[in-house]
Amino acid sequence: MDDDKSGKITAIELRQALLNNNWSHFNTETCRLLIGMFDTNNDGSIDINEFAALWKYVQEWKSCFDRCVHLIILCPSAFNNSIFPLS
Ligand SMILES: [Ca+2]
Repeated sequence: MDDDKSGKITAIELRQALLNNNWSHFNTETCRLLIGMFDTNNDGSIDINEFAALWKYVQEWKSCFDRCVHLIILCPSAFNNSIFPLS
């Protein structure tokens, strides 16, 4: 992930490392936003401590996404009414 061995991760390096469920890379802007959210010392990159918080956040989002997909599979009719419309 740390391609230049700087000990820090840039948005470009983060994008190379993160994959969506369909094996596509994360959007570049999403990676920039993630860096901005967790770059607590404002140096424009993510060190190991900042990465721990970023990784926890990404894992929580993935877990939430997986639960929603599972719910849609188990109970698709719940998402076809006016409360949770899918379209
Ligand atoms: Ca930083």
